[in-house]
Formats: sequence, structure tokens, C-alpha cells
Amino acid sequence: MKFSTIAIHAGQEPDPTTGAVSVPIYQTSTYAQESIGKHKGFEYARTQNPTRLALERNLAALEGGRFCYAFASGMAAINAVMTLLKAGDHVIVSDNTYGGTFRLFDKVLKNFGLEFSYVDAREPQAVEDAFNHNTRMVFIETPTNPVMSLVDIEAVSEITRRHKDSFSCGARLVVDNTFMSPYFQRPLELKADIVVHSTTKYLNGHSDSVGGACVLNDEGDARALQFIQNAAGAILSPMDSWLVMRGTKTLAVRMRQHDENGRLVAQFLSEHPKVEKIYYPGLKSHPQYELARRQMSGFGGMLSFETGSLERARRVLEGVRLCTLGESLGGVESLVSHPATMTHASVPADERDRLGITEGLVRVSVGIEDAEDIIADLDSALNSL
Ligand code: P1T
Repeated sequence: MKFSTIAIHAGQEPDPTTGAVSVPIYQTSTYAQESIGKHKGFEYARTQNPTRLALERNLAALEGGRFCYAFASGMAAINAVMTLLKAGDHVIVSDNTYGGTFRLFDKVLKNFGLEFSYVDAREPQAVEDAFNHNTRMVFIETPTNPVMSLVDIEAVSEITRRHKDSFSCGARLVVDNTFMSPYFQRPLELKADIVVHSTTKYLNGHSDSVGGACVLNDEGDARALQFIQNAAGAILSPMDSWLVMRGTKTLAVRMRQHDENGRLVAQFLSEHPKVEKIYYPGLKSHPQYELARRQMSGFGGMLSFETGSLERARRVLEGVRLCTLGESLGGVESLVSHPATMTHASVPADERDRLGITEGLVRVSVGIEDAEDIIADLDSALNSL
């Protein structure tokens, strides 16, 4: 079956009791048991819920993985994946990630004895050089939030597997696939071990739910993640599971439109005299354009551009009328944000500057409104500079 068919049908058979075509929202905390230990496979809703299970089957199929676990947010999913590790383990991380991911690693998990090395993973050799005897995980985001750098998933996976053999240390490659969604990029097919998502973004797609998920093939890690999902309890609610499932049904058509609009807006911004620099992997001027074409089947709707100063960024962000100033991304409506003070405020200022997350940087989540309207809105805000 092809992508759209899987999106609409995987995990979503008509309800066995009523025939309901839309998987019901099983809004229950517990399930009646016939006698001690005799039940229908559902005991308590933190442990199992049919709506969440349907979504997990759906997302596993979309990423081409065997197992999926859904969590209360993208951060909860990432945190759960990190619990596969133990004190003393070392993690190699791409130096640009969502600021909240860096914050979790640097401000929380470091205190539990995990060691982190941040490397410029655009260069696979930098990942290779950072390996040592206790490296148990490589965590990358591609494209990165917000400067749209790419990591060659296949190359880093090859390095991770080679080191796994030489140190017999079981390092895993984890890829945050939030920006592309499985419609444009499937890391497991490129030999990554675990995919994580903030389902809050493209998978849900309508800015009305916060959630996360991880998808993987390894049975041992899957058991451990299912265990932590139940033991720590950061589960996705039935209502949110249903919302994300409704979102994935239209993922293909939405992503095609995000991609079409993303390309048009990027082209427009790249020619605008008030824009100093633009970050979009679908432009030939992007230094990793060839890699983008190779490992992704589209470029999506995320881009950032440099206005030159905090004051100019402020005027653009306050000058737009159609685009909304706000955190988050991947919804049908266009959003603009200021990474330096919003999503990446927890990254130290000198590190932000080094990465290109300047005070003049504006990020756009290009929605699926008519592209002419989005462009006209950005044009009038830019022309006020
Ligand atoms: O917000 P939450 O569902 O917990 O997801 C965290 C997260 C994980 N990974 C990536 C790549 C993300 O972009 C995010 C969340 N990002 C934003 C809220 C943002 O505006 O960039």
C-alpha cells in the first residue's frame, strides 16, 4: 500500500462493537474484568487504551517501523527515549536542535549522569570523532530547528553501526523527524534506530493538540519504551490520540501544499532586497541542497531568514497581519516566530550566534493558505523596514 492509503487505514479498522468508521475516543480510565486476571487485553488506561493503540499502529506504519509509543508531548517522547540510557553513558548530539531538547539534556539529564557532546553533525566525520568507549546514542535533528541544517542520516547510521561493533556498546541513532514528517523523510529506511516526533506539529497539523511519539524496530528497546510509557506514565490522552489520527489522514495532501507554498515563499524571500540570508533546503543556494534532494522527497514548509537586527525582526514579526506570531509550527495556518527569544532562549547567546540563531532571525512555518496571500503579507511587513 502507498502512503496516503496507509495514513487513512493503518490501525483504523471499523470499531468491532458498532462498526464506527472513525475509531472511537475511548474516554475511560479503566476496564471491567471478568475475573482475576481475565480481561480483554485492557486493564488500566495508563497501560493500554484502544484509541492510543490505533494511533500507535498508524504512526508505526507511516514511519515503516514495527513499534510505536505515543506520549503527552514531543519532549515526553524524547525524555522516554533517553531513559534507555543509564548514568555514565555518553550521547553525541547535533549542535542545533529544538531549544527544549537542548534544555532537557543540559539542564535535567546531565544531572543524572548522562554525558553529552554537541557536534556539527552536518559533517559526519565530526560524529565519528566524538565517539568514545561509553557512547550509547547519537541524537540528531534533520533539518534542524531553526536554521535548517541537514544531517546525512545514512552516513551517520553507518558510523554508529561501525562503532557499535567495535566497542560492542549498542549505540543507537535517534532522529527527530518532526520537521519533515514521514511523508518527506523516513529515517528508519535510512537505517536510523529510533524516530521521534513532536506530533504537535505536522502529524496533528491543526494546532489543537500537544503530543509526541517514537517509532522503532528493535524489540528490546521497544519493550523498554513500553515499560517506561506505563511506569512513568507520560501517555498521550485518548482525545489527543484521536486528533492526531484525524491529522494523519490528511498528512499527504497537507504536506504537498506546505511544500509547494514553502518553495514559493522561500523563492520570494531569496529575491527580496530586505532579506539578508535565507535558510531553506529546497533552494539551490542551500549548502546541502544535494543531500536534501537525496534523503528527503520534498522540502516542506519550514524556513528562516535573517533581517539584520532585533529591531528589524521585531518590525517584521509585528508587521504581519495574516501570519500569527507564536511558538510551534506545522499547522495549517502560517506562524512566524523569533527563535532567539522564544524556542531557543535556553541556548547560550554565544552558541546561538555561532549557529546563526541571531537576534535578527525570523522563522516561518508556512501554512497551507493561498501562497499569494502569505507572500503579500510578508512583503508588506518587509517593505516597512
Ligand atoms: O512541544 P513538544 O510537543 O513537546 O515537542 C518538542 C519538540 C521536539 N522536536 C522538535 C524538532 C520541535 O520543534 C519541538 C517543539 N518545537 C516548538 C514548540 C517550536 O516552536 O519549535
